Amino acid sequence: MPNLTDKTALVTGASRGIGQAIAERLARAGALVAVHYGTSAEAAERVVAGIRAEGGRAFAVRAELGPSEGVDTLFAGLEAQLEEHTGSSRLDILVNNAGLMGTAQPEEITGEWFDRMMAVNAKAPLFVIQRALSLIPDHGRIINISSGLTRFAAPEQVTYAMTKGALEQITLHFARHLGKRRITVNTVAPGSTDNGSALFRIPEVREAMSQLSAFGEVADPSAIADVVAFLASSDARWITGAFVDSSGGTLLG
Ligand code: NAP
Ligand code: 2V4
Repeated sequence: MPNLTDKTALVTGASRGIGQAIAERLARAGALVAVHYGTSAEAAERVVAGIRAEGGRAFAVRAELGPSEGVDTLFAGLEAQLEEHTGSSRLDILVNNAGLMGTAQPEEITGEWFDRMMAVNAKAPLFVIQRALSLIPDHGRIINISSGLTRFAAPEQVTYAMTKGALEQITLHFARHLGKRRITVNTVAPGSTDNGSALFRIPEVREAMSQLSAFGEVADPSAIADVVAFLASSDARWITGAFVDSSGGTLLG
């Protein structure tokens, strides 16, 4: 079990799904976790309450990512609450998890939808990282949640995959940029992961998604969270700029 005692972490999009599991996992390892959400205040507060009930430390922070001012809102709330809890605004671990998913056949993609997907999935993480840099100490961690879909063709996913491809470029270039400070920057790429959506309760859909993985199952979010917790730990100090395939062998072909 990685030890993250005395560390602070921000997990974007932690009100449910993979982000919730990451927040819970980091808190269980001892970190004080900022549970970010966009609109689901009650869900985020439930995540915070669950972490506290287990003896962990967490607080919720709201910001709609996409519009430029979202980053200001996020850091105003984050810094104030970090100060309140720790007396400092130091942020050791940043997990860029919040993301929009969605499909559109190539013939049906609209400019408006494309811009929104790019704004939330790629532009927001770039500016969140830029803003976090003054808060992240040497030996800090940045983890970007991408998708296995950047590694195989699925035409209706082209927009989503483009946004994740852009996110992966952030990993590559910031890993070099921050290396001297021993801040690691890595990509975690899940495959189909049961995020609680109704989709995963349709037996035929679940079975079809399961068969894509070498293990014959869709992932539980906790499996992704364990990978993130490892990358956040000191054991992963020599891994930077990596693409960590966390798709349960979906990409093996
Ligand atoms: P999810 O269940 O849909 O949850 C998304 C989270 O992101 C929610 O907490 C949501 O908060 C937040 N969010 C979304 N748009 C936002 C915005 N504009 N501003 C602020 N917050 C926003 O997602 P998930 O399935 O757990 O996926 C998490 C990440 O893993 C995503 O980046 C996704 O691309 C990636 N991923 C997922 C899968 C999968 O199969 N599930 C596979 C590969 C990669 P609010 O509801 O409060 O807005
Ligand atoms: O199939 C995916 C997949 C999925 C889905 O399961 C549907 C969902 C949860 O609405 C959105 C979604 C996002 C993804 O990034 C993936 C995904 O990465 C994936 C899937 C199937 C096989 C390999 C994958 O990398």
